[in-house]
Amino acid sequence: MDPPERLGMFRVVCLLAVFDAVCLLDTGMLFPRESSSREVKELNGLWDFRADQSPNRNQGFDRAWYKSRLAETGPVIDMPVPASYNDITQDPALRDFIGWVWYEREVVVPARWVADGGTRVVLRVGSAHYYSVVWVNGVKVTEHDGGHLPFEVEIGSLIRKDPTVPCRITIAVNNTLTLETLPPGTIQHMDDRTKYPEGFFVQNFNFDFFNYAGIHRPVLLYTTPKAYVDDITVVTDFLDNTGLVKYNVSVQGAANATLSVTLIDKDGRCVATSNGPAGVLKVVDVKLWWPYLMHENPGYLYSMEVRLTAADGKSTFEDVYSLPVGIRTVSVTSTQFLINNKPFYFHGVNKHEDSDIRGKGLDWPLIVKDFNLMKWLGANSFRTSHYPYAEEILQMCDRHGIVVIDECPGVGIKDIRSFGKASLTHHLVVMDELVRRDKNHPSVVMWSVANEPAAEMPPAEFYFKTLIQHTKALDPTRPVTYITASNYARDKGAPYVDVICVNSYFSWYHDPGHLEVIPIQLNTQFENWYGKYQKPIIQSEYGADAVPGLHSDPPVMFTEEYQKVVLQSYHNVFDQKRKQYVIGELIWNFADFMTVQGITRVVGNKKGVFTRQRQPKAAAFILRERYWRLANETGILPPWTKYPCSL
Ligand code: BDP
Repeated sequence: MDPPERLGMFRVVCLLAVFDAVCLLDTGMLFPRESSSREVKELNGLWDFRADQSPNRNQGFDRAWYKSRLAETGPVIDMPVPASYNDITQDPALRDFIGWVWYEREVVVPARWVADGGTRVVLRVGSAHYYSVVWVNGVKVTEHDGGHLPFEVEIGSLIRKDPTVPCRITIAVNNTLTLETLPPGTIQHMDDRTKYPEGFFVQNFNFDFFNYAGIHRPVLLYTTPKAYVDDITVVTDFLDNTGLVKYNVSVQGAANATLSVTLIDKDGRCVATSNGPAGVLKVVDVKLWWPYLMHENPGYLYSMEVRLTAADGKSTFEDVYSLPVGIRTVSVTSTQFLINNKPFYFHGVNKHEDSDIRGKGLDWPLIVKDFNLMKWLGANSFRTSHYPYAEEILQMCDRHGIVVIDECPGVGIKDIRSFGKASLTHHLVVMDELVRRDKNHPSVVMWSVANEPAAEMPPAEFYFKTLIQHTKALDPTRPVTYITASNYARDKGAPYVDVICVNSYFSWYHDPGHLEVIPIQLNTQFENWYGKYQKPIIQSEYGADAVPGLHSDPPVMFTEEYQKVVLQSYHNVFDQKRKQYVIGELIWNFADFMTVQGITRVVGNKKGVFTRQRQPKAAAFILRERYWRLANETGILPPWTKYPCSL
């Protein structure tokens, strides 16, 4: 059975019951949390590291580097985890490295974990870019295809084999992109010896950010009892004052388990209880989850405590997992995006996981700084351009009420060969992994399956129809979109999306220097898309590069003034159209970010309203004034948050 037929079958199942699995994956991917039954041991810090510089990059496998300590195979260097490896040293060959790199770390596992055969010990990698293979004490335990999403494996039996040896974890990571990876890319070998040295090759791709690589998110060990809560799905709703939390819990390791579910409010009061693997919790006088600036108490979270008890004859097991739950609804009409039945206008940003030195590595000071800047701007939302961000970031969004369009790494799908069966099959699995990971975040209100694919190519129709229908079957509660930059009349996927998301760069990539064309071209853009599809529209990208400190009046390209005027000209049109069917505007980009080197990039992309070091350009102040004004018009702000009183 080929994937589309198989998906069709799953879809029917799903429409009948919201919680029935349509996902092709057979286990959950709950965020590792400590509880009375679960311990977490972070393995962040310094790992031994070695890039395989051999001509075919395969020496590590040929000589089985995983069998002994990495330092015994050759020279190793210190490498921080989490971080991209590219900008850590002064070596250009490592910055631009393509191929396998090897990480290794020895871990002392608590004796109790080893002694207790009733404990599962799980090794989890938050994300590694792009392809990973993992060994424990020289034994291969798992591999994973794709960056930006977590993977894990149970390693209890391996560490119990010989409790006297430390647990040696080896992770090989390969950043090579092919026509079938997500994002796709190609390797080009240059064989002309009059121009290039022996063995010269480059990685080509069609996206505009540096292909940072390495172990980007935390690596950790966590425990669960042998019988454990494997996955939880919640879908929320409300009727008048009563909140509804429909839940489904899947259990592993026990044929018969008893489950009790308790919903606890922020003050620690139990507000609803239930038993069994599926049910509905009813919350009287519900406190809904609201976006930032839409309500005086945004981001309200309950805690859903799931308690499992099971016995296997010899022992009894108890597992406890607490999931934050925000109660809210999302829906779309032909002109509006509704959260809790109230119109929501996206005034937000596009971001990247990107910063000096650590590249795409998770960094708490940066995350908190970015949230402070978004709140300073008055941004109520962002899109995870162009790949899933760390779960830790989504948890911040849940708590602060920042609304998220959650995008998968389907960026740069331009080559017709990347619309084939293998690519689609992989893309479907990535959506499974993304929805499995992020389905319970109240902040996530829409899935984006791709950014600017070649949507006019004939195979795009089948590809996006399948992908969008599959994603809707996985999660019937959220709208699905992809981000388009193609011609409205020839876009093959647009009939299948719930919301049209359009990127455009008038007076930049087209008619450079001609700011006066923006009003007419933007107006035409909106009228065309709405006229053909009658779906609400988000301006999902717009902007202009500005090198901080470059000034010119009248404005010229790359100055702060030019960036300002581009924004203002777009805003004038948004203000007319948001009264009709435009439901949001997301600036490209929140901050400057690194790209490959090229003649259109000056040490990276400079379309940020903040610099890469998070200092504001003039455009940031324009945006700030606008976003607070919009919040005052569209939100329900308490007096103390009203701009400019809060400044
Ligand atoms: C858009 C892409 C984005 C780029 C941006 C730009 O979606 O990734 O960075 O253009 O060129 O088309 O700045």
